[in-house]
Amino acid sequence: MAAKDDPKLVLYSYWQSSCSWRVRLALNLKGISYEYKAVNLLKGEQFTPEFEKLNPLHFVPVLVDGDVVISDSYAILMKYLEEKVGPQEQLLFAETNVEKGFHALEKLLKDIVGKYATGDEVHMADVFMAPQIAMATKRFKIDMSKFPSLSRIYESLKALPEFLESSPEEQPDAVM
Ligand SMILES: N[C@@H](CCC(=O)N[C@@H](CS)C(=O)NCC(=O)O)C(=O)O
Repeated sequence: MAAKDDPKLVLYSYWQSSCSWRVRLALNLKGISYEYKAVNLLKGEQFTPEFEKLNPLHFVPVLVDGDVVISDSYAILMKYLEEKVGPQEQLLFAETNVEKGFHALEKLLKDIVGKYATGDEVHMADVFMAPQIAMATKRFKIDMSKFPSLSRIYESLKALPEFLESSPEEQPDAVM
């Protein structure tokens, strides 16, 4: 677990980058201190040889923890920082508490009119939500009748050929 005042984390960030901001926010919420290294995107500092070694894609944020370099905000947030802190500081529901997440989603979605998460058009929200619901229901055998809005949207998504074709079982490396 990270010591609250462990100074070894270094965050390469740009003050106006929202991708960097979400990592700064999570670090603060988790009580993890870090050294701030500014990368001025307007001056092209993401293209310096020094930064390119950290992230050949030239994006901030980059988090450096000793020998470990993580150059994507989602990887930093969802995987790295969640595993680094104790349960009190985690921002994701524990896997065993998936139903709590479903209850929260159900509340958000209860007034949605339409087939999908935001209406009658498939939205980015559906792209994120559908695989999570599919995998969680399968793994934890959740009784979906408790979540009528979520179920309705999930059924619409399941009916899409694109959903079917992208599902795990349809992939060339699937082990059945
Ligand atoms: N998938 C990356 C995307 C990062 C990203 O798009 N960063 C933007 C700032 S928010 C950036 O560094 N842009 C560099 C540029 O505009 O040259 C992440 O989530 O960390």
